[in-house]
Amino acid sequence: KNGIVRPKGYTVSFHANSSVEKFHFGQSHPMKPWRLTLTKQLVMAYGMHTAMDLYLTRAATREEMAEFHTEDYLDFLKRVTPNNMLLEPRLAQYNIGDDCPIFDGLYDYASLYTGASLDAARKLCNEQSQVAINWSGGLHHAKKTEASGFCYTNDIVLAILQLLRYHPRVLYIDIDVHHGDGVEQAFWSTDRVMTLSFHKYDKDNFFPGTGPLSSTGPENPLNPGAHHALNVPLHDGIEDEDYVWLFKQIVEPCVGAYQPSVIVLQCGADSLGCDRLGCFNLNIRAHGRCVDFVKRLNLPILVFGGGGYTPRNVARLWAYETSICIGCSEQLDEKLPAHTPALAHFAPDNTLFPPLSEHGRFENKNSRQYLWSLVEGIHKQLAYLES
Ligand code: ZLM
Ligand code: CA
Ligand code: ZN
Repeated sequence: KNGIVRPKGYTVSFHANSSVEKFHFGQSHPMKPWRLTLTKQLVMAYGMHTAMDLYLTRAATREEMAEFHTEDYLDFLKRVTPNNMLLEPRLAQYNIGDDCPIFDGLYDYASLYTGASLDAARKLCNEQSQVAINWSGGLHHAKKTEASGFCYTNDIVLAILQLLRYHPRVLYIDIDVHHGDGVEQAFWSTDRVMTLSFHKYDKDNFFPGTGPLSSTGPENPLNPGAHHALNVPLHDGIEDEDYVWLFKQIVEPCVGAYQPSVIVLQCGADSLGCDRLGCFNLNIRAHGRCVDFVKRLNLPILVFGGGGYTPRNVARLWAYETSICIGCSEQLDEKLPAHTPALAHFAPDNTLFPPLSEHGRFENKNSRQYLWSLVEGIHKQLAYLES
């Protein structure tokens, strides 16, 4: 099908630069930037590019990245290469290792995905779009002075800092299977950003080991950030209906209590079933229903990628979520277009919605009672905001 109709008076902008897709973290590293090539191929094959404003993004400048990161750390990222890294005394200090390796073009990679997130944020600030998408962004673990969990610069933090110039309150929602620790930490002491992460939580056995229900901001009630960090810690195997129910039960009252003027949504695809690193049983439609729920709140939204380690499913998910942002998901044929360039990656089913939990890869360890206790715990936190 070609030529999706563009809804009037409503603009979705898509921010990308195919240069990011060409970087390699190294053999067998789970992070594969070429998943973005697959994603864009599906978006184009469905003809969605005609329904959005497409922007070729630029690299973030050093000054822009220094709004959050230290000069020392940025200097390091800029100078280090696979050839000189053994002479570098501070690899450990910056948390370089198997998770965050030094590869060719590292600084260009980080500044490109960050530039795309900043461009997207600015489109919302000047009201040129209602939804701005950067699938190469969403790298929620990076800290002020160190890399972490495949993330080098924190494009989300930098984008939110841009939004805060125009918006009084930003709600950050993170549905990556990992805890959004870097974003939470950056805005720990402010009431101008509320962070809400859904994730697998197991203190000792699942990265990064933070984000229990009890972690809600600074303990001192006089600190403005108190009660503005929210965490939804889950066990293995959560299924579609439970996850979507939980998401709505929690996001709706967050929006009601906090009254954000803009939402930033990190759509990590590693919360899908069959992900190489994940442990949930979500299908593509269920993940998409969370995005759809946020879209229907009618606030400006910044949409980012994040994790996602089974590239064919990452591409399916983010193409589908692009259609949800446009509002054309009903028009997509679930059979992938025959002219999709890398159709072989989606064989043998060639569909947008292969079953990802059919064989129950992970036993669901989240009882109904446990899910209710999470909802109740979050509602209790929100009650502090009303007073
Ligand atoms: N070892 N190679 C999610 C970030 C998750 C920390 C255990 C490294 C891996 C993983 C790297 C090829 C987001 C940890 C892991 C091995 C200490 C994690 C390189 C396999 C490989 O084969 C691998 C040599 C590598 C890394 C697995 N790392 C799986 N899980 C996590 C980080 C990022 O999705 O949230 C956002 C983009 N790290 O569990 C170790 C404790 C390092
Ligand atoms: Ca998360
Ligand atoms: Zn993740």
